Amino acid sequence: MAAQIGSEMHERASQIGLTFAEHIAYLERAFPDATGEFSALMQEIMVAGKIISGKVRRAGLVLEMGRTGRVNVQGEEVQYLDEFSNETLVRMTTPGGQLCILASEESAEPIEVPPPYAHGRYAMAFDPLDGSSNIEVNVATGTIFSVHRRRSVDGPGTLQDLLQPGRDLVAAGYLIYGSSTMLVYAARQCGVFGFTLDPSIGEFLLSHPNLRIPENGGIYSVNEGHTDEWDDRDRGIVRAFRSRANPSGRALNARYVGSLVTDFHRNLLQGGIYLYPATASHPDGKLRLLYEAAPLGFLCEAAGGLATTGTTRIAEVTPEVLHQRVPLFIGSRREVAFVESVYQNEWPESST
Ligand code: AHM
Ligand code: MG
Repeated sequence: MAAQIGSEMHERASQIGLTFAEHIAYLERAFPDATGEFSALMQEIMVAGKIISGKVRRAGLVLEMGRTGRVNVQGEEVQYLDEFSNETLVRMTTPGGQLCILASEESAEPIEVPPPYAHGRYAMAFDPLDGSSNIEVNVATGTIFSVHRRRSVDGPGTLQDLLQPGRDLVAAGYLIYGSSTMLVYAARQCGVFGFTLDPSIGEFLLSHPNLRIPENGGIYSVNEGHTDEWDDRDRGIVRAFRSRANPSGRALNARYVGSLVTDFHRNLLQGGIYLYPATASHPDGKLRLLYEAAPLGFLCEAAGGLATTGTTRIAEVTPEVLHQRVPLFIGSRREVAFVESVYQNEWPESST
């Protein structure tokens, strides 16, 4: 990502306690050519996040957390709250005229902007409720989104507007429905900002301006239940993190929630690496490029971290299909660089 804008407006946009609307208004003024469309889209995503947050928080009260009985394009059971979150995002972001096409984890095909709404200059991909299998056990979930500028000229958007590499993202971020609800996003040249929902006033307030991930992480996050499904190299990497044979010279702490947003968010704040290597069941990796790996990779790099498939920077992977999967290693620079070095066959003697 290019260097951050260094204007007075950026400084004003970074004051703790600003509402999301105030923050976005300041940032918009740092870009004289801004039309307001991007700001409007971000506000719509923010409102969708508030609505989803409200619903997720009531999941245990109303019998809304049951399964719908249907299976999505990924072969996963669709939960009621997956559907609700999906519909809420589409409903909140299509009338405003900023989007030309959308993609969702819950939808096999691209989602068109329905008439009579106008087609705008952006294409958005999202995972409406990441980690939704955790809802029934009251574990944090999230929403991930990514925004590209369209490539087609006008009218309805096309698949090609969505199939763009992460390096061309305009913005990306996530909402996390945890002990607090937070909105964390990165926009080109602006850095990473985290907002916490104050339930007493129903507003997201800036709590984490200009977020930076610690360069050295003390946590590794991976589903070690899949150990037998990894290849030797990935097994060796994880072994190195839990022994001293990694650049820190000590064993890292293991933390794995099983919600990507939640595991990533903790590592962003505390420093660490999240790993989801290829497995025998998912030879291309489990996580989806467009609405999981690429947006979090963009945000992580904007915060000073790294994201790779092992061999390729996530931002450089050009999607060929909508629901493409990739192996993912993401987080603090030192730990991800170590994974990259192992993939480049620079495996330290002592670790084998
Ligand atoms: P989802 O988007 O359907 O919830 O699936 C993605 C989830 C990630 O949130 C999580 O990190 C991963 O899948 C967990 O997979 P596993 O159960 O194999 O560890
Ligand atoms: Mg997901």
